Amino acid sequence: MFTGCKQSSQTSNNSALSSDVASKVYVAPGEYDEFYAFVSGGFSGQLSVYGLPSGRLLKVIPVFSQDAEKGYGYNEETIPMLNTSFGFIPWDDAHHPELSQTDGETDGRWVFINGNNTPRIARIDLSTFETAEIIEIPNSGGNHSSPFTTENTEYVVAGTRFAVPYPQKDMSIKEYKGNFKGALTFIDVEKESGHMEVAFQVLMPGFNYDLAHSGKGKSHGWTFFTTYNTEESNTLLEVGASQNDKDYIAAINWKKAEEYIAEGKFKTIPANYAHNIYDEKTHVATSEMKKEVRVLDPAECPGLVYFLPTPKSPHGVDVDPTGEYIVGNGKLSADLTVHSFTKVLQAIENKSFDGEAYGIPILKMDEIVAGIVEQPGLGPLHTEFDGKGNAYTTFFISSEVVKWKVGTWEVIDRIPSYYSVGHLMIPGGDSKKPEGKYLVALNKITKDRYLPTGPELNHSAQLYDISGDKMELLLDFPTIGEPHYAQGISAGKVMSKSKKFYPIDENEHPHATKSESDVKVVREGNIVRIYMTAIRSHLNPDNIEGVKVGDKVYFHLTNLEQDWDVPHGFSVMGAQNAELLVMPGQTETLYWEPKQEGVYPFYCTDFCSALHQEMQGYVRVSPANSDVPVKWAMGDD
Ligand code: RUQ
Ligand code: CUA
Repeated sequence: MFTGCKQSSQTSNNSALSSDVASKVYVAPGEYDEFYAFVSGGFSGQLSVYGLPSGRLLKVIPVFSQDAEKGYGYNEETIPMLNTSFGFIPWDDAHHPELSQTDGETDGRWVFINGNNTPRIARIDLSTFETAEIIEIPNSGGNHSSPFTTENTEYVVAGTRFAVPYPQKDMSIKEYKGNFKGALTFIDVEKESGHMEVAFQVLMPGFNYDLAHSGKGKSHGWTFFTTYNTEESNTLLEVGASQNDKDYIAAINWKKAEEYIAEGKFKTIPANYAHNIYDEKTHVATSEMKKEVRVLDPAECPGLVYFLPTPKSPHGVDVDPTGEYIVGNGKLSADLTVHSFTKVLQAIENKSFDGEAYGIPILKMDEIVAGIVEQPGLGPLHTEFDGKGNAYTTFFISSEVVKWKVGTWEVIDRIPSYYSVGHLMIPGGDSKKPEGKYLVALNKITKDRYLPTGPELNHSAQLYDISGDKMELLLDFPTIGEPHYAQGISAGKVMSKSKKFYPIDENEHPHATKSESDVKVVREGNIVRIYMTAIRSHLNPDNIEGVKVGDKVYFHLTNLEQDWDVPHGFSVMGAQNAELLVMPGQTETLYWEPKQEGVYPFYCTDFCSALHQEMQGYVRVSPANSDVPVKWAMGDD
């Protein structure tokens, strides 16, 4: 391979890359990227979409946090999306995007992502790139091992990171051990619509459940969760949760769970959790509170759960594309332990148990280990696969990605990351059919990689070429929030389904205005509803009178455009709210309480046409006791 001059005085310290690297990531103006990357926003609560290999930011999809730019969580239609059992929650911490799969392969229909803090799972529709549904996870605390999918998206799973009283109640924290519980939740995903329902929970001991992955191929029907704090320590976990030599990977046989459910072996436990759905026809979200959940107790359901001993607080658990190998990334261990699913089944059959924990059999470790990758690095966190028999593991402490061979367990290559890599992502790298080619490292620390921006620097992703024997660093690009995890998919699987606008004749919003001849202003007591339309380049009506101080005013704005990429925005002076950003064919509502009399301008906020600056109007606000009649107009009408 041609390697150019490695260093010149003009380049900065770290840019020792070969000269053809630029061409590998260069996507010419007007050209499309080869892959979509869905990157979690971490503490931003959102999901960002990048193109690969360019690293260009394509969109930020609001999910768990209000987004003033798009009006998400501010407009009346999407406020219910953020409803929970704790009421309206404007923020969350989003960790793991997970693409839907069919037959173990990413299918480009949906991407799921977890909310950690107030346990939830969201489903984003990849035809619209909008959050379509959010379901709260009952009786959980810290929804971290989530939302990993099964082979045909039968379920997305959610494991509680923190054990909590089950169901929640007032009790002494000192009574944690044996009394707090960990719920592992299986959320059913309806095949056609994608609608989620909590199917059942498995009531586990009060360990911490860190990450998960479902089996595939021969291990289809099982899901694996890592545990730490099997010591059940409730204070100073940095010491207390690192005592045991081994923690466990909990293997859940969910097909067995389905049998137990069918036999009625579950308990119904009271619960309180929100289920929020955005309806694409009405353009309105609704929130419903669910009141119970079905629970399976492993002690009463033999064969449902086994513990696979795994050294030292395993973080990620990753299943290779064949479904045979289960990698436990023991973050405090010197070695990487890989279990064999075939051996797990044999050990179960032979009852090769090493005792039990809370009625759950512990398999004998030396009977289930397939191999050990010896001393590959320090602080292994996550592993993905390239579909060519290689695995790639991130090492947080030694700040590197290590490539090793599945089956022989030998280390083949290693490359530094800048710095402190957490997750990594290979498009399809946790599915049956990895798409190989690229690897993205998602780094926790950025310092000195970009121009300084004060004490905080954006986190960083790094793109590596993995098509050859040696990994090659191609590109750094900053990301939004903490790019916790990501999923990638070849663009063609998503692009062809991408919606360009919402057909106006299918708009079933209760306050839609489908033609300019229908615009109106209606007073019902102190509620004023303004049925407004937007089309290049006017808002109709644009002169409104008869609004009074103390009224509750709803601007129901319908965008009449039927063309790709022509949103209109809307804002009114003094609104204690965000703007609206209304997609073609869509209706959105801005709520406004006028506080002072006067005449207030409103305008379109999205530069939509040559006459965008003319897209404006006035609303007159009269004193509360005035008798100015309701009137509206635009032009001469
Ligand atoms: S975890 S850095 Cu929140 Cu996915 Cu491993
Ligand atoms: Cu519509 Cu600017």
